[in-house]
Amino acid sequence: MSLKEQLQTAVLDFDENKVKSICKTSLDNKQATAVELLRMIGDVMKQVGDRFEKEEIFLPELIAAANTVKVTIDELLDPIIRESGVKKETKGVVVLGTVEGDIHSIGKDLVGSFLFANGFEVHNLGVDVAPEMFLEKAEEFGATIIGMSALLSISMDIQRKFIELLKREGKRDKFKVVVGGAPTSEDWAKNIGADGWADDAIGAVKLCLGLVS
Ligand code: B12
Repeated sequence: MSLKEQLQTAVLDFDENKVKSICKTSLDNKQATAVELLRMIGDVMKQVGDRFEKEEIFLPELIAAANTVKVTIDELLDPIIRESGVKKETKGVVVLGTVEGDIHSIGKDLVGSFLFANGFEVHNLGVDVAPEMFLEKAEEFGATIIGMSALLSISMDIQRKFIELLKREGKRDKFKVVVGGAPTSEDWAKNIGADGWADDAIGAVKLCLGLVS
């Protein structure tokens, strides 16, 4: 069984300890890096999402799978990635959050970890973040880029509202705004006047590097 298959089995068994031990062993054996493991976990969660959509698993299982993954990311992988990024020169300051009314965090956290690993200073505001809070924190931290994640069709409109808020306040040129999340698209980003869109964490890094270069 490949490493990714082992992870998928452990996630679908909701076996938090197994997920952690697989990751720990492969890190110790130098079989995979923390960044590679994060990518695999992202892929596994996408597969879990597909199974949910096909009604092969249901909401309680989805929550269990999400929690299993989150603990491993928070306690094992993210600290390693943060440590490796400590000495890197800051490429730019990113304020990142999931928009108001939306509590999906996994994809946004992956984006944050990848940006951090690639030299950005990342301020993760968490989930259910109101437009006013994005602006307040962006000003407080001196953000170059504001990243907004939305996983619900009804919450993605907050991305548009935020850009309108920036315009109303005369601050649209002060920040680059990048958006993402499953229901969003390149067209959506263009329509709302965002500075960019990416469909995964690797794309988000390329996008943000492009915006600061
Ligand atoms: C896990 C999950 C949950 C977990 C979230 C746990 C957590 N801590 O995050 C739980 C169980 C709590 C949950 C709850 C709900 N969920 Co849910 N959930 C999912 C699921 C299965 C996977 C999401 C995920 O983690 N994907 C894996 C990550 C790695 O991918 P990602 O999030 O897309 O992120 C990547 C990219 O989008 C991009 N990206 C993400 N953010 C950003 C930001 C920027 C700036 C950039 C550049 C890129 C970027 O990079 C990421 C990394 O590669 C999706 C199904 C799916 N296929 O997406 C449904 C889904 C998003 N959920 C859905 C729904 C309806 C709900 C609930 C309303 C269910 C309910 N009836 O209560 C609630 C919402 C509550 C709320 N107010 O938010 C729907 C949304 C439908 C829609 N279009 O509106 C989906 C699509 C499932 C479905 N088909 O019905 N959910």
